[in-house]
Amino acid sequence: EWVPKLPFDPPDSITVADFLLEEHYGRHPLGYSNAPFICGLTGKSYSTLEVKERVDYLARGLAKELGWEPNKGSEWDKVIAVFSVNTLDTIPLAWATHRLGGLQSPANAAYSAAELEYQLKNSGAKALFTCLPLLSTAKEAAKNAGIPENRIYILEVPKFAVPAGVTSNAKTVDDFIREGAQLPRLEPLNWKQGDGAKKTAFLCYSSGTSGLPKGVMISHRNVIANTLQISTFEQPDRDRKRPAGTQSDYTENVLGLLPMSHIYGLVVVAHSSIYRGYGVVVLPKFDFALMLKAIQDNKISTLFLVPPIIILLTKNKEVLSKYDLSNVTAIFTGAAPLGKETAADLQSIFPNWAIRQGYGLTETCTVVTSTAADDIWFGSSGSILPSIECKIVTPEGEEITGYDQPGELLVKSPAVVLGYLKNDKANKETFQDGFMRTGDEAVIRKAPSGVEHLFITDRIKELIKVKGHQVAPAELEAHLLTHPAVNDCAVIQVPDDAAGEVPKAFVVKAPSVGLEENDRVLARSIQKHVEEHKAKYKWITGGVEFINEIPKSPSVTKRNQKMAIANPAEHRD
Ligand code: 4UU
Repeated sequence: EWVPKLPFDPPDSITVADFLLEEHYGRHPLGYSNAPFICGLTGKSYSTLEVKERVDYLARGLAKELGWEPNKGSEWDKVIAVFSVNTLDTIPLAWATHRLGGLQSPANAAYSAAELEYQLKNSGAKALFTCLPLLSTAKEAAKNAGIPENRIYILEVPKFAVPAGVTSNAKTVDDFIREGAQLPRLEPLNWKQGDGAKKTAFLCYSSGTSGLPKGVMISHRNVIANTLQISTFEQPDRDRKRPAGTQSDYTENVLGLLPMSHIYGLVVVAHSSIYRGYGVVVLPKFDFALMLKAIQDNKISTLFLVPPIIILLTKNKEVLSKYDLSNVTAIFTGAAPLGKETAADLQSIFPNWAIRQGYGLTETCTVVTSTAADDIWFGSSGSILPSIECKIVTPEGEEITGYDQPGELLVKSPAVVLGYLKNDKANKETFQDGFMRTGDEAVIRKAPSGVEHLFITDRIKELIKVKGHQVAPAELEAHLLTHPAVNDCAVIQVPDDAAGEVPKAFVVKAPSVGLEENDRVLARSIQKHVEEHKAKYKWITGGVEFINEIPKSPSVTKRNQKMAIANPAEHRD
């Protein structure tokens, strides 16, 4: 009962692009929506045919510009980084890159130049697509990473989203498409059976259970597998929604607000919705009023959200009443825990909405469990998707089989990724005997319906989730040590009403720091050191606290050390 089967094995000789664009691979190839991608700000949209054509021409244009051929070299010779807010072309660009036998490495649009530089170097990116609002950061990062300026290209965003005075004569996606339309067809990709399971389609970044952000190698088959797992899991709901007495399928518009640089936006919001034939209403970035207007104007029925946005919904009832949100039937939340109270608050405002939670990771190429539309239990992350196996283990690795007993969750699935790029140590620790170690603590509980539900009860690993974004304590600690007043430090998470959790730093002052030095001034200087170099969601808004030493002992885990710092009274031994 814990290993339901997929209707068929995820194909392993085709690209994600072929899977979604070629009719014979799916039941809903690019779907029933006449507009798979719709701009939530301007209403501009692409039809299915236009998407296919744009992908094809874009691939031809890129092939000429970059001198790439579909069957020459590996995907690692053809890495295109993307540093942009969501645009109508973000996903078509990925598919065009795949058509060339290349891969896309999407970077968080909030990154500083230094953070982007790290990813450009680590991924071996040969070209960079950005958008005008982020152009100056992109240029600085590319320069430091050795990517020539004529390898920076532009993804278009609506004009009014571009800051005044920012222009560029770099080539745009539309330029490539115009050129590509005049170029000969590309030769077909000559992939053999198994290539789709070996080749990386997306290189996303995650710090996993510890350390710095690492490139996560997501294969074509991984994305196809999760797309099929989601669509199979959702089929009963789809059948329920199908107009009574007809065989005709139905379509809907979904909210494409979450960043397509993160696995949730990339696979769940974009790929799985497109596969199911839905229209993705693309929004470049979060703005509460614009989001509500886009939901209203596009009659959106499903909202993909993260807990902080749900909290905003519950706290701004007066604003909500100004918009017609009557087409909404369901919301999904994931990427961080949603409190039961918040779910109940939202339900009291919108009694008809199905409030559904999904649980997943970059390393599982997204969804592991999800609450079914007709089996909702607040606090639960839902039941397991088809062809996934879950195991809960003790710290010693022994399997726990009973209900309600917490342990670390391990996941086996055709969507579990190939591993981390160039990092044997992390691969050995994380991927064992076909299972992925999630670093999350979970329990299984049985619902009155008899269905087994997964509850995430704690995070064992070294990871802070700020508004659903990953913040790696190790990255902040390494950066703090470059501040002259910091001799040693430890970064932990503290709860935050709006963001869920935020980083807090414990700092041991350097001997050079004079006794007369004011702690508040020093703390502020340390915070500023982070603010100048790191994305906003990584800022130490949980405060800086000075201590005499960071307890260190080889016998305790780093997490326990940190708990000892945070709650010294409970951990004195
Ligand atoms: C408590 O955040 C993600 C993936 C999010 C996702 C997955 C399935 C969203 C919707 C969906 O349907 O990936 P990462 O790699 O950024 O972060 C993974 C970590 C997990 O290990 C866990 O600690 O994010 C946390 N997390 C959650 N925690 C993810 N989803 C949940 C959740 N409850 N529902």
